[in-house]
Amino acid sequence: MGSRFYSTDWPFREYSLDDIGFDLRRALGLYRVIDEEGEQVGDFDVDVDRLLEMYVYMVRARILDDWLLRLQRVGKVALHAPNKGQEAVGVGAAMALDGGDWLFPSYRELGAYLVKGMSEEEILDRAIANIDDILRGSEFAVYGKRSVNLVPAPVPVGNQAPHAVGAAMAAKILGHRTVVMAIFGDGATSRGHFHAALNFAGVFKAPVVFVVQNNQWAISLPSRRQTASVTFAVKGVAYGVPSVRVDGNDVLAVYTIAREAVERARRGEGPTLVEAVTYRMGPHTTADDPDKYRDPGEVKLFEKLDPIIRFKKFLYKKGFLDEDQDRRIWEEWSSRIEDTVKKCYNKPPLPVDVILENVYSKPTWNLLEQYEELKESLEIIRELGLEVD
Ligand SMILES: Cc1ncc(C[n+]2csc(CCOP(=O)(O)OP(=O)(O)O)c2C)c(N)n1
Ligand SMILES: [Mg+2]
Repeated sequence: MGSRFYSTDWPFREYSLDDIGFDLRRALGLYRVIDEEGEQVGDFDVDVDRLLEMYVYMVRARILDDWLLRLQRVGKVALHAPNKGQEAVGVGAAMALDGGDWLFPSYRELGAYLVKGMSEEEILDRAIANIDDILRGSEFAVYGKRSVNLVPAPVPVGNQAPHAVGAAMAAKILGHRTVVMAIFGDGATSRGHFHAALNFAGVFKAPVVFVVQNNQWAISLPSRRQTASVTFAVKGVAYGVPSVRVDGNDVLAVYTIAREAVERARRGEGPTLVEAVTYRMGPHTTADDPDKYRDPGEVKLFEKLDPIIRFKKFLYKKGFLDEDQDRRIWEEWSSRIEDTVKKCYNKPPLPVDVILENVYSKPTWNLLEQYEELKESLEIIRELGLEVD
């Protein structure tokens, strides 16, 4: 007997093997515009001003990330999830959106928050939970701003995937031309939420873009233990969602594919999944010590792939930026952000009764009892002169 014969010839077949082959190649490959040496290896359609804008957003995200880490270490910020090494994903993806589009990000996308229109001052107010915190002391390490359609990340990883599909379906039903983007980590793909979101979006052609930020780790779990699939992008193909794996340390690759996906969604052609392959250079959060579970040599390897350095090399080679201008960009933003840190650091904290806000329309008796106890404890601390801000 010869080998088994598989036919695709069946009356209800609605796909072509050629189409699936094309989708699979994009989901298994790695799309790039710039190589490690900063050489252009793919096409892009972005003018010089916008290229420099992208670069500046990445620089701002790096400087701010560094400050948030330091502020956590001196006890001014409760928790921070470092972004270092992943700036190209947030910046490239968010820049693909238009002003009125919605973003449902994760907790590790400072660049995306900046692009979407949350300023360094608003991010720092939030992280410090001072009087100007626009989320009024709610969950730490998440950022959002209603007026720019930036939705705070949910703490359960991946919940933003179905939330984004819901928002996209609402936009579609209302006849708005709004596109919704969700960004979440490799770890989130193991949750049912991810699969339900992809399935629903695929069937109903929701105008949504899913960005899986594959930074190789979910706290201490490496991505090879997260899934037995060869890539994360290939999962999308099974749901009928065109999926593309891109080099997440190449901001132009992320932008180009995300922009294609946003335009596709706006034309009513449905969802796209983008897997951005990157690397988490720092700890998971400030409450984590990665030396306990990962080889520091691995980080050294990825330092060479730093997305900011790669983009800088590209801009130099093209003659869009020189060393002098680059130094000025870093100096200007370092000093502006330092001033903002000082300003936010010295603002008064939120009042303690903020804990009663946004929980129940009328606080319950036990919440009020706890609030009275808290006030008494704070009074004792004040009397003892142990006040902390
Ligand atoms: C449903 C759920 N399970 C577990 C956690 C604890 N947790 C917080 S972040 C995280 C890892 C997430 O990894 P990934 O999705 O890859 O995102 P990354 O932190 O790498 O950006 C886990 C397991 C959680 N917040 N929610
Ligand atoms: Mg991860």
